[in-house]
Amino acid sequence: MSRAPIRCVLGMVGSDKHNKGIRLIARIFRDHGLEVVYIGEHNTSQRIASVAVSEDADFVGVSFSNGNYVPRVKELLGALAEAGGADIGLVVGGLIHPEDLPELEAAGVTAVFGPEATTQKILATIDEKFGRVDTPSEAAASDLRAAAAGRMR
Ligand code: B12
Repeated sequence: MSRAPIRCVLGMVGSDKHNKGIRLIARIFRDHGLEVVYIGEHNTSQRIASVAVSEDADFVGVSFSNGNYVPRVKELLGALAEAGGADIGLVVGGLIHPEDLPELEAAGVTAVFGPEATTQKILATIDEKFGRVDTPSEAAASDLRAAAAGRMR
């Protein structure tokens, strides 16, 4: 059996220059086997949403350290829905205040990770939320087709 890799688009919205966190996360995700499309800083929500849909991403990951992230997050969720990506998850990291978590979750954010989140916790959550169901490899699928046709090799 083989497992299709989880795909994500990572980037920053607006003028926030604190990109160390998300760049580190991009490396950690790649080392963990995710397919990462890193689109850098200064994006609009619409651009992120459009890339996520065309890249067939499982989720979008964004990072905020400058505050004022709640309206940005809502705008991004709206842009995803408008672009036809309502089923694409949204993972938020950076300097997120605990008192904003209920509002972010109610808006539809899949997961939030602040500076206290360990790599282990982040990866476990990503695997749990976006891990795909095992699909048969081509050889196994061929065996299954042969078995179904009564000629198992
Ligand atoms: C380095 C730094 C800068 C650098 C950024 C360089 C860069 N390329 O990133 C520079 C000098 C550019 C900078 C500028 C400014 N900064 Co500054 N900066 C910092 C500092 C010291 C460290 C941030 C950092 O790199 N942390 C390390 C990374 C690895 O941690 P992280 O981003 O939190 O990421 C981790 C998690 O949050 C999580 N994560 C983050 N993103 C994501 C995304 C996903 C998808 C996932 C799963 C996880 C995840 O995983 C990461 C690993 O654990 C912090 C203070 C601090 N100690 O945090 C201030 C700080 C963030 N800066 C601050 C401020 C005010 C500014 C300026 C406004 C200062 C000014 N007056 O010019 C400007 C803003 C510029 C702008 N337009 O954005 C404030 C923000 C205050 C706030 N939010 O309320 C802070 C908190 C300092 C302070 N105590 O006041 N800054």
